[in-house]
Amino acid sequence: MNREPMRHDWALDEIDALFALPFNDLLFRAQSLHRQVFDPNAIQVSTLLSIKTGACPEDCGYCSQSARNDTGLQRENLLPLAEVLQAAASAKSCGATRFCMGAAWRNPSDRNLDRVIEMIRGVRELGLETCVTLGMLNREQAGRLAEAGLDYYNHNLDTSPEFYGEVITTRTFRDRLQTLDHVREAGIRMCSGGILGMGENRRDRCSMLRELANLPHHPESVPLNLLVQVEGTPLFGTAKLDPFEFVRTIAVARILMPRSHLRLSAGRSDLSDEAQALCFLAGANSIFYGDRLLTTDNPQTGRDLGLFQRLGLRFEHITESAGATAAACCKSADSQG
Ligand code: SAM
Ligand code: DTB
Ligand code: SF4
Repeated sequence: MNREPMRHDWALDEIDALFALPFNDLLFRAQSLHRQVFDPNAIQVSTLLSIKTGACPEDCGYCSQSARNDTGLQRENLLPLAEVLQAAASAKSCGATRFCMGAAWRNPSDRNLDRVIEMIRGVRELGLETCVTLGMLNREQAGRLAEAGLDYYNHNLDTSPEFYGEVITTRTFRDRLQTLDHVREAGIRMCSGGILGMGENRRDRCSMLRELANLPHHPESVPLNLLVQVEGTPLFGTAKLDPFEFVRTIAVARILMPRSHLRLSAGRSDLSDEAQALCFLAGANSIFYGDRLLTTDNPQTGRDLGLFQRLGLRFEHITESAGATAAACCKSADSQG
């Protein structure tokens, strides 16, 4: 077990030097650290559901759900509780251990928060971990979510403070840090990461990782998304990031935050199986699993199960027999759909 104290004082040049290592040296270093802390063949799986879709007042340049982006997305009000619980039960039967609910809000109203709290309670009763991403939270709202037993709150920094203004103007980088403070102070585990491939440069990638690693506590879960380019968003048509640079970013994140789960998040549909395997080698140990992310496609479950089998990977926290049942159930669902 790695007993080194966690660092929260990374300098940009040190991070840049990690990025500049020869690829094999960087991956060896990240994988060596990874296996001191984690089972290198176990992957945590979360399933996403959009519980309120579209018509969002924010102007995030990557997002299909901003009212300012003409993406043709069908808006949907907050889903009824029964529909959410049905989706959660189905995710569980396919092997997911965490259910993440996302809402296209700048911040939740107190009335909507009451309804989300009912969802959190119901999903927990099904025996799943819970995560929600609802936008900005004040201190009191974070306290109410903690009281409801919420396990994780997802709120991403998205990019570096330097590049941030190119992507979002309706809320500041500081606002995001403040929500993370409220989440941490309420005792909820933090899920926070960002998006790569938005036209940022390597220095920005270093700077985003530095912000995450230098937080008072490393987020327990760090989602690294590869931009899903959605037609009608300002970022559609951005030059694609070299997959090796994405793998490097994961490896550097692993070195900076050795005890965090790193999630290979949105964008897996654009990565080859071989690139995903390199991401796991670099220290990614979590994925979004299920045919949909929030509004865009994710690899089909059958395909993921096949990849896991080829790589000898298994689902974290579920027994082998439960895994085999889930695999059979999802493969047959895929072949029918
Ligand atoms: N509205 C809330 C918010 O922004 O905080 C929660 C939902 S929002 C969709 C959650 C995160 O999903 C964003 O912060 C962003 O990092 C990620 N995301 C959204 N659209 C994406 C895209 N097209 N490609 C990659 N990641 C994306
Ligand atoms: C995160 O970092 N990625 C997820 C989750 N947190 C909420 C969202 C990805 C969204 C991808 C685009 C879409 O499907 O709308
Ligand atoms: Fe709204 Fe969240 Fe999309 Fe930004 S990322 S437009 S806040 S749903």
